[in-house]
Amino acid sequence: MSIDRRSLVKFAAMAPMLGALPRWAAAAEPEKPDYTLRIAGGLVELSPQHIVATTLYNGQFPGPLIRLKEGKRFTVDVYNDTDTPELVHWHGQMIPSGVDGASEEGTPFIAPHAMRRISFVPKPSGFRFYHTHVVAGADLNRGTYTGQAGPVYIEPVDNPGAYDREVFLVLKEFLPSFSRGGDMAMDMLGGAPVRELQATGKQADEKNKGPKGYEVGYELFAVNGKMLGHGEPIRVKQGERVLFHVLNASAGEIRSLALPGHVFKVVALDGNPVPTPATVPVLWLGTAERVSAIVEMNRPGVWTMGDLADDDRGHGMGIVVEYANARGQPQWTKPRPFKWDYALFGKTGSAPDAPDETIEILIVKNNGALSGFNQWTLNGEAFSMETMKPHYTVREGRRYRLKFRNASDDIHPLHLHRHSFELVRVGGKPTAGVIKDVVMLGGFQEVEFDFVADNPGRTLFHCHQQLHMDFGFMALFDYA
Ligand SMILES: [Cu+2]
Repeated sequence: MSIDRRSLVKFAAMAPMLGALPRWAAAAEPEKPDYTLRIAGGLVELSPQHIVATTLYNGQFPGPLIRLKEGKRFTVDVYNDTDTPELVHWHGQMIPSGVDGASEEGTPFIAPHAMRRISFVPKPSGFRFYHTHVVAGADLNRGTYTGQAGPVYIEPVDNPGAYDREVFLVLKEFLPSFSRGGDMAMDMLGGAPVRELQATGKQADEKNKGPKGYEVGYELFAVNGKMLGHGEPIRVKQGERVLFHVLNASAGEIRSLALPGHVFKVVALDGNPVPTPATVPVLWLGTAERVSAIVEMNRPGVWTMGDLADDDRGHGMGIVVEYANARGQPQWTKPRPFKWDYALFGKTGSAPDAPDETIEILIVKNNGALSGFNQWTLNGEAFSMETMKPHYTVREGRRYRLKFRNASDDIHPLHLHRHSFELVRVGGKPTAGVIKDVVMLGGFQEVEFDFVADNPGRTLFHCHQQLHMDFGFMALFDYA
């Protein structure tokens, strides 16, 4: 064997490295992870009278706030101490399919009583979250009906926030049960129903007569795992600018949040800065949506920050905001009527880039078609794990416009994995510059958004209502 000069140089370069490796290196313990998450049953003390048993991350609700640095690799060891396979989904991040946390994309399950090490480079910066991504079906002790959710904050390389401090609020319901029909708030989204979609919905209803399909309702409501009045109040000082990061970690509810006497300046949606930071009296969040908003504390007192629905607030959906030196019972007044409109936060006088391709998807509900559960179809097809359909092939670098047409009266928080999208038209209104990963589609309405196929790998699309995604409302996008 002859050794040429080049190989000699290579060997010479390697030698110090080889020499530096201790003999025991091969048998050494694996490097310590940045975080450890443990999935296990536990108790959440919502109030002294209401202690619920559910599945949690690290024995707490919400799961620990995970702070990451954009672009800096992160490793987490996830232990599954339960008797069923689990998945942790890193919602809103542009990471590979193998770690994203959806089995439909090819992420491996974390087997019962096993550990899986997950490692990826976090991006983009902003407010994200993590949650389980297993199918719950008819089991209300599985999936997002449990307490498996926690906030993630990815620090940008530079931090431009003009605020005094940050407060994370995780909204969540407990003790779910099924009923026929529900009471979802419907009138807070702008836009009018489309007649043709109402007609399509009516046709579907005529095919599937009978009692209404099952919906999920909840007994108890909490902010950061405490019912209104039972947690520590948010203590503020006059003149302070507080940046609230609000996450709706519900399995399927749409939530509102108001703070009487105060307004919210929305600076980011789903963790992405908005082109126009508009001021609003109420925040509305579909399942899995996040809103980051600054509140200037300029009305001293003790206030209830809570949901507009009296019943939900009465059962815990709120938190007390208390000014320094203020005394008395928390005050609540209903804010003036207000329609939630994503276009408020958009760029004015500009339109999104033209798409390379448009995909139209019609959403239909087959009332009670699956043993009493509603079945959801996209262009006539309910998602099946066997066929992995509906299935769309995309090409890297192309810009896709998805146009969803909702022939049902439900609001659907639509979610695309592993990509962000730009809103193009919501409730009949054009917009631009609003970047999200979940968007609420109103009953009998349409929504259009664009995404650039820039993260190769299988990509799941679904309604973020657990009950809808488990019964057909999913599709797979794959790269050619
Ligand atoms: Cu839905």
